[in-house]
Amino acid sequence: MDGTIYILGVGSIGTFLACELMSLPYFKDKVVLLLRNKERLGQFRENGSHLTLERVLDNRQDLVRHKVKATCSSELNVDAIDNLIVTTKTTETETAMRDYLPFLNKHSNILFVHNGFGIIEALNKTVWDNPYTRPNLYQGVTSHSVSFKEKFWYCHKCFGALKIAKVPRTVKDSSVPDAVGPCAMVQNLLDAEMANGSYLEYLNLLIYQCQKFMVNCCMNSTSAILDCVNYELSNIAEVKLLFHAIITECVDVLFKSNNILANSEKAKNILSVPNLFDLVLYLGFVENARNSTSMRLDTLKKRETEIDSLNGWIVKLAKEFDCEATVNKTITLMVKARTTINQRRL
Ligand SMILES: NC(=O)c1ccc[n+]([C@@H]2O[C@H](COP(=O)([O-])OP(=O)(O)OC[C@H]3O[C@@H](n4cnc5c(N)ncnc54)[C@H](OP(=O)(O)O)[C@@H]3O)[C@@H](O)[C@H]2O)c1
Ligand SMILES: *[C@@H]1O[C@H](CO)[C@@H](O)[C@H](O)[C@H]1NC(C)=O
Ligand SMILES: *[C@@H]1O[C@H](CO)[C@@H](O)[C@H](O)[C@H]1NC(C)=O
Ligand SMILES: *[C@@H]1O[C@H](CO)[C@@H](O)[C@H](O)[C@H]1NC(C)=O
Ligand SMILES: *[C@@H]1O[C@H](CO)[C@@H](O)[C@H](O)[C@H]1NC(C)=O
Ligand SMILES: *[C@@H]1O[C@H](CO)[C@@H](O)[C@H](O)[C@H]1NC(C)=O
Ligand SMILES: CC(=O)N[C@H]1CO[C@H](CO)[C@@H](O)[C@@H]1O
Repeated sequence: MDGTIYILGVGSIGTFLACELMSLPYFKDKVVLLLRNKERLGQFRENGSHLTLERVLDNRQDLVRHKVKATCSSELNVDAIDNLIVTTKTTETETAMRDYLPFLNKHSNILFVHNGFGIIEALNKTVWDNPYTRPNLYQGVTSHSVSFKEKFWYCHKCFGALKIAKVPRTVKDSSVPDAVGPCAMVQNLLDAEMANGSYLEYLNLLIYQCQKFMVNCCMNSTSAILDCVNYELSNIAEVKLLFHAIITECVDVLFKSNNILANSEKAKNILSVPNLFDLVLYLGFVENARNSTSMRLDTLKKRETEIDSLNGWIVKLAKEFDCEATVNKTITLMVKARTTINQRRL
């Protein structure tokens, strides 16, 4: 083990995390980017192998620029990947991971930083179904906001938090003996000042993820379908009814599908329908009133959305339990229709 940290998904969040790690003196040469293909790698090298992170916080502008090593799957020449950070979009992750699966073993540490559910759950069911031999998996959730400026240049626009937990290894509800603390890669990320990271127990991360998930299931999809800025949805009786229906259905399906949640009184309390409803209204219409969700922006830019890992994921989960998540199915179909309508418009 040489401590190399590979980053798959060198977009907004990937660039941000790469630059934060490289700001730690002992990491200068330890970060390696896994770019999409040879062509992308060529473009990166033409640009002097530089990644740039621009920070516009508190009216102060900073430029962080690092020269970073990079490769792609066809040029990767190692026996194993010991440390991997995955920051592709949820929809792209399965394809992006495929080439790297042979390099991952039970000593590998993998941190997924995603919004939405389903990735770890799917891998846990398919390629990593043996809890004794699968890699160490960490889930990260972040509220930082980072956006694209130009090739290999991103802007850190809004300071937030990065929460990380280790995914427990379980077989039929009982856990397999395992270290619970952070691996060196995760510990280093927690040490990076601008990442504002913290390490949580998995249950607590799961609760936080569910809260964020519920806000996104209501706000992102509805604002995308109706094409409006967040506050425009406030104080409309029909929107409240819709949010209530979305939350009720999501809570029902999440608790049916997840034993860790179902067995926790704390989770049942925090993730009750009235609590979540109040949280959505607060985060949507008070704290982020003037903002627009990234899903709406995706549809406006004629890009595919991540709806399949939000309301769409609930639909898929419900099927596994032989129920039908009608509300979420409708929402998912309408977001997809909205994307197609915008794509057809000139
Ligand atoms: N951006 C934010 O502010 C923010 C905040 C909180 C959470 N998140 C979450 O973080 C996750 C990542 O979002 P993001 O905004 O960082 O997305 P992004 O900017 O689109 O970055 C994703 C990157 O993945 C790369 N990629 C896609 N397929 C690949 C493949 N097969 N092989 C190698 N690389 C591949 C893309 O490469 P190319 O450049 O070659 O296309 C792209 O640069 C999402 O789940 C998002 O919801 C984002
Ligand atoms: C290439 O990198 C330099 C920094 O070294 C940057 O100023 C420039 O904008 C980049 N150009 C492109 C096309 O990405
Ligand atoms: C992984 O799968 C096992 C059953 O095979 C399940 O008990 C466990 O909760 C799953 N873990 C996650 C994080 O989904
Ligand atoms: C930094 O992280 C802490 C712990 O997660 C969080 O309470 C705080 O709100 C974060 N700071 C910002 C500006 O989000
Ligand atoms: C939300 O809007 C505020 C005020 O317009 C802005 O300062 C902030 O950067 C926006 N946040 C995001 C995540 O875009
Ligand atoms: C929902 O919108 C928020 C705010 O723009 C964004 O941070 C998040 O990534 C979006 N989630 C999805 C799955 O589109
Ligand atoms: C699985 C689930 O929660 N299904 C719900 C789908 O929506 C209808 C109407 O809101 C509910 O009656 C179902 O229980």
